[in-house]
Amino acid sequence: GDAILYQHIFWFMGHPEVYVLVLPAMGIVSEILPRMARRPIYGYKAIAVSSIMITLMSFFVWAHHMFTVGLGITAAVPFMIATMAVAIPSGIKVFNWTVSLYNSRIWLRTPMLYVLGFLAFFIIGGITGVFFPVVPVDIHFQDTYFVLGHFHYVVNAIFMAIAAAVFYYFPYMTGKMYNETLGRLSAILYTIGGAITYTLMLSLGYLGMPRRYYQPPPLPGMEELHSLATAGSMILAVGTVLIYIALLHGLIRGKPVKNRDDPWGAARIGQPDFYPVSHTDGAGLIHYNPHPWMSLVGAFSALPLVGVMFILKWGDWAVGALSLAIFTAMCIAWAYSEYFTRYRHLNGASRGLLDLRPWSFRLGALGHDPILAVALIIFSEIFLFGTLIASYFYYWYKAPTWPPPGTPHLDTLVPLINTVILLSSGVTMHIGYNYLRRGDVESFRSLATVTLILGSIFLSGQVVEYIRSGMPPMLNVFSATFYSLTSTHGLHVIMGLIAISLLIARSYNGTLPNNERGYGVAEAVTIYWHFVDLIWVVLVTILYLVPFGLPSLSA
Ligand SMILES: [Cu+2]
Repeated sequence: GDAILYQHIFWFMGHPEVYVLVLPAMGIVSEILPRMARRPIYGYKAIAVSSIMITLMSFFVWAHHMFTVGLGITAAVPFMIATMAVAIPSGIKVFNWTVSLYNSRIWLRTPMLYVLGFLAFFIIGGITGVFFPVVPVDIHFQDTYFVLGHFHYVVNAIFMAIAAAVFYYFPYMTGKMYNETLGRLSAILYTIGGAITYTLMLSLGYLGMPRRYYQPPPLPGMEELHSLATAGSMILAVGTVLIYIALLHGLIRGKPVKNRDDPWGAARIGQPDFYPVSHTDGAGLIHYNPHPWMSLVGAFSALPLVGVMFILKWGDWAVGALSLAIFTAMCIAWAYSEYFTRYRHLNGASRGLLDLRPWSFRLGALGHDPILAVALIIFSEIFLFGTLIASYFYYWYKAPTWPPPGTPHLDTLVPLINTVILLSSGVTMHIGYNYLRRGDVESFRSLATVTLILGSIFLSGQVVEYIRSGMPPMLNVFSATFYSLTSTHGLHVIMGLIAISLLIARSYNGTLPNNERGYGVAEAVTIYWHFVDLIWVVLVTILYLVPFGLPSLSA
């Protein structure tokens, strides 16, 4: 292994992760702020575009966490510039939110207090964040409480946006109003407690308090500032408890709201919260297809990872198998409720109807575009495989000889046969999809079945190849990256085979043809399958053809 590479990979995940947290919070604020300020949001397009800019830029700034590792100035400066540039889209948002408040009629209910808290905390968290990309300043602030103060200001802002959303949507979900007095009190305590605690963290960091120490160094004022910060966190704790009491009180004894579809009267000011899809059947009834599985699969998507970790790290097959089984059962329940129940005759529009009951709280109308979904999957997969492939080249670049001495010579016969098989399965899938488009479900089913068989042969060939190579995964960095890459790819083949099986099953129960959605799903699976093929061609080249045929990179 390599500690620096590990840091790179960690922060390549870790930095965008921060935006995974903050972007939904920004979305919440952009929704609630204008409705509580009783006027439309200023610069909607600028806010939307800046979100996309933040998402893209977040992938190219990770090394700002590693300036003290010793990257060298050539590597540090581009990351310094890129990181400072992220402040621009964030600044655009803050500007638009602030201008939206100007000359408006601010309604100081609990959600708005939390939104205003978000603004204040996010501005301070953002400005203290711009200190770090400046390399010489960062060398001083690295691993001090200043980082903690900055980070907590941002995360506190995120939490306040979530609290705003919970209070704002509470009457929609329950039909009752939360306790306003307790709600406002919680927001005030949350603001005061957070401001005290995190401002003192910034001060402590500025004075030189290092992170991850259990005792402050014996410097004047340290002890006192720490005690005050702890007192601040107590106020924060009381505020947090009050949130739950205010909601619980509302749930049990809250006043029923007059209009549950629009409890805040947002439609009156021309900003209804949702645009329900008015899709009715012949009898004028609105159809719902409520099932919680999509949300539950999302919420429990960490289960398979945890399961695999239990198996690999502690050899605990029981817990591992149980986690995987629970998650698989949830996925099956989702697929069943979505395609094989009495709701299956509904088309996409009516499936996407808004359902505001707490267990199925989701806005489905936007979530049913399979092509968009597969494009997003492929976008994230490019980063996953890109990270693994980049790690492979990192080791290759650093190694004096590649593959390292002692690596068995890998024969190319089985992998090349496997390549032909996998590429042929791409052809059969594509032709099958074209048949489906022309309405020929039978031919699609036959060709998808051939694809399924070819894919399974590929997987068996992969297992044969693992055994034939006689190379244990723990041998050296080559074998480790070899198995990481090929098994990750194999997992994607398995997921593709599951998706194809689902298509075949749906071709029997009649939910595949006769509507645009059926083609869309088949098209999405076909695109995904081509992507799996493409990745394999890259892997065969870098794992078999180049290292055993060409001289080492560093030679
Ligand atoms: Cu970062």
